[in-house]
Amino acid sequence: MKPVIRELIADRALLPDGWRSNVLLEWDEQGILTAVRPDAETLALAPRAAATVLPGIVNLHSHAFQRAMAGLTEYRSDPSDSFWSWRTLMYQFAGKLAPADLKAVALQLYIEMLQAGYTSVCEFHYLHHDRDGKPYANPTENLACLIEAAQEAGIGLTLLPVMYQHSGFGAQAPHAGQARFINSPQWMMAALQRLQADHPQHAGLRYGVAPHSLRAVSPQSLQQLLAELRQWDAQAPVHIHIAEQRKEVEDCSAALGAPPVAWLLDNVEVDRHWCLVHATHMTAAETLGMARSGAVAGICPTTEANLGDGIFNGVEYAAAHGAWGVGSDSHISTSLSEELRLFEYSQRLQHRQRNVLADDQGASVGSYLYRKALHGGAAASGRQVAGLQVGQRADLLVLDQQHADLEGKHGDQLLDSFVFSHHGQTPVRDVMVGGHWVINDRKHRLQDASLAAYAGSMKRLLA
Ligand code: NGQ
Ligand code: ZN
Repeated sequence: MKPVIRELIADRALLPDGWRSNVLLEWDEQGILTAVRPDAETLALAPRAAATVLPGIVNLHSHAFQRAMAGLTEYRSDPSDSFWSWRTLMYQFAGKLAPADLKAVALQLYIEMLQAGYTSVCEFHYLHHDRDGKPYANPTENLACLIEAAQEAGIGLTLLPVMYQHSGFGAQAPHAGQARFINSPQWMMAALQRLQADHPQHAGLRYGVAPHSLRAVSPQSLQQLLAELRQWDAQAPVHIHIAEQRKEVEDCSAALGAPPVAWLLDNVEVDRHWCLVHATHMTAAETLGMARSGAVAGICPTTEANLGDGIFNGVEYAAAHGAWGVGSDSHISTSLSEELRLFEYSQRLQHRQRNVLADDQGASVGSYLYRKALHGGAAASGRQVAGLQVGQRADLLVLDQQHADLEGKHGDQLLDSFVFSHHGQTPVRDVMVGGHWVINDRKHRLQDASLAAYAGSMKRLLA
């Protein structure tokens, strides 16, 4: 039998203190890094030498089923098309999915994420019940499909069952299109217990919760859910859609007396275990308050652009040292570099400047974006995925040094090129998650089977 090799040497790797050469990485059978040694001697038993190694990044916001809708809502149905008319189409599509479709779409999506350099995903999942709104015999049937898809793909998963009760502020009754989502704090806690019994948490799987938005949950059930969650797990991640649309900010102010971020900061204990997704519309005081809370801003640039949401307060939030990460949300794109690039470009367009998000004079924008997304994503995931250091997971990407975009580059030029220079296929060549190679030479071992199953689902869904 061949011995299991749990080490590799990288010619260069991005470590917490910057670029280092001849980095020896070792990990244990759980896939946790046990040694990260720069300037290592080449060993006799030469491990796989990987040219340029980056830490893998968390995709902190995903609604997996929406992958199957990408490209299907880009026609004008009304001169005032908006987020809200998109949502109507999305509900119609969501109404058609069976568990087998969800599984096929999620597996396809997770393979695509790995190929882009995401090594973990936070799944914000609200399709709980059958198509007519009746609970499944196993109430966590659809949630379990996502766990299976993540396991087969080999991507790390933070699974966030969504609590959803109302169609708008003031406990408005849900619409028919929301029947598959509706539940309660009791349902949520029972679901977490069932998930933990059927699929216990481990280094690659973590549970948290997602109250959908202040529109969809009442202050009372939010408080109840949080109290029960903290009894169950004091550190479990909590994600919420917060201030994506102007209309929801206005409705929130009318109903609760404050805009959503301010209301949340004043009424619940928001800390580093929180991820506020789409904190798009904030006052200066909210921006500062959110940055100080330690919460992670979940920024989803390609989806926010696609839905016409608006532009996140990036400059002020960065000046206040706020934590943030990126998510591909509706999966109109699953390119990590595109999310980072579009975040910076939205700031350039808004401020009519260049190199807006960076640490200092002379510092690389690509490096700033990559590191912030790494740390924010790790915090939002509630998992040990904060880069190449002992105690964190062996989640990493190997860049193709022969790719034209990387040719002749070194140090932070590699990150600037990864984020901003785009010509042809991705430079992400191989990907490791938890000590296992899941992408080899841009391929996943299940990609052909996954594509066939995905095609079958698409045929049924679009028939
Ligand atoms: C979602 N997506 O839950 O999928 C939402 C739309 C809503 C985004 N917010 C539904 N991007 O917010 O009501
Ligand atoms: Zn979302």
